[in-house]
Amino acid sequence: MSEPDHEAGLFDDIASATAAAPAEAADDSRWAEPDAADGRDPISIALWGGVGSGKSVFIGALRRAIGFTEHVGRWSMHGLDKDSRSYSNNAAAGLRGETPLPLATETASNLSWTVRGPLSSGDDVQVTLRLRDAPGGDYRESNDASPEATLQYLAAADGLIYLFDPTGELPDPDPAGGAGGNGRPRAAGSFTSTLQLLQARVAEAGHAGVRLPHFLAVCVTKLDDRRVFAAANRLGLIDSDANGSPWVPNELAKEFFRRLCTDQRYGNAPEIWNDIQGAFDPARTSYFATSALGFSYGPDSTGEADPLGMRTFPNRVPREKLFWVQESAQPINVFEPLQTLITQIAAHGRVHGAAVAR
Ligand SMILES: Nc1nc2c(ncn2[C@@H]2O[C@H](COP(=O)(O)OP(=O)(O)OP(=O)(O)O)[C@@H](O)[C@H]2O)c(=O)[nH]1
Ligand SMILES: [Mg+2]
Repeated sequence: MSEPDHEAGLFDDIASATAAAPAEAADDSRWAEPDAADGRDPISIALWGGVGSGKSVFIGALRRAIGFTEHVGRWSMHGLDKDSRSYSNNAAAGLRGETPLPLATETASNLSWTVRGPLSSGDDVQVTLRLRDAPGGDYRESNDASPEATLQYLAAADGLIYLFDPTGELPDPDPAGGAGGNGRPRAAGSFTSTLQLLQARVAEAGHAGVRLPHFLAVCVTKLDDRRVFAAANRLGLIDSDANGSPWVPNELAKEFFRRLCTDQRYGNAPEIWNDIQGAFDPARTSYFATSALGFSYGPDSTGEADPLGMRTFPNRVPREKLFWVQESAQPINVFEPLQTLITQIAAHGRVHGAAVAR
């Protein structure tokens, strides 16, 4: 597959080609850029995920993901400020294998882009998208409240992208090939504690409904990781996408997530499944199996054979104490969750109005 041509050379103000995300000057919940060009408040989509769940790589892969599938090929995304453009460009270098993949985030970055694309009605939508790349520790279970700025960002968002990294739950820690089994907090604890804080915050702001008003995209991450892929394969959920690459079709992604949470063979996080069913409106919740890095199709023959007869490999390799992509990343289902949320929010209108202070 060829590289998407929108990716290279769009911006000439790359401060440096390091893979690390740019640090924010101060940990402040406000974004520096002006509001949306049409005068309305920007649509705010919040990314939520535990330590090492893949938040930074996911955000970094968003622009690259446009163009890898036909139905998102007409969307565009450009950074509204220098930090956001640098972030995308630095991430792109890592996803092409020119620099290492990002290190753990230490300081939150508040990023903003203009995103444009077609709705199913045929009309184009343009939104200002705000994403905060916070350290995963902000969502960690602890006696302390989640850092205020990150909690406020979640509460005030119209849509949430929740990244569920099953490698922390799946057995078989593989130091060479995977990110799990390394003692990071279990996804379940951090999810539940953050959810409770979020529910309390939204209720304090005057929301009376039983369920949270947010639109939610649940994303199982790191499908290319051999443990995640093996689980999907054994559950019979792998099919071939429009490009002939393996994926979990979106209509099966909810079942994949359910099994990863509740099936003892794959994980032990039934609270996450139950909490999501109870806390969010099912009509506003969508599910995806994603990989920000996509698969590697190496010459080696040790990969997990899938029903399509292909042998695929995790696209992340350790080198010189850092992680790199094995092959230029071909993100799977990374832009689609964002597209779904934008489309839903454009159709239904903003979810908060003045109920939650911005
Ligand atoms: N195999 C594979 N590894 C991934 C993928 N996305 C991220 N990773 C790896 O998972 C680890 C964590 O990714 P990050 O994007 O830094 O995760 P994060 O949620 O931002 O982590 P914190 O900033 O520490 O909270 C890194 O080693 C990434 O290279 C993916 O799609 N596939
Ligand atoms: Mg990060």
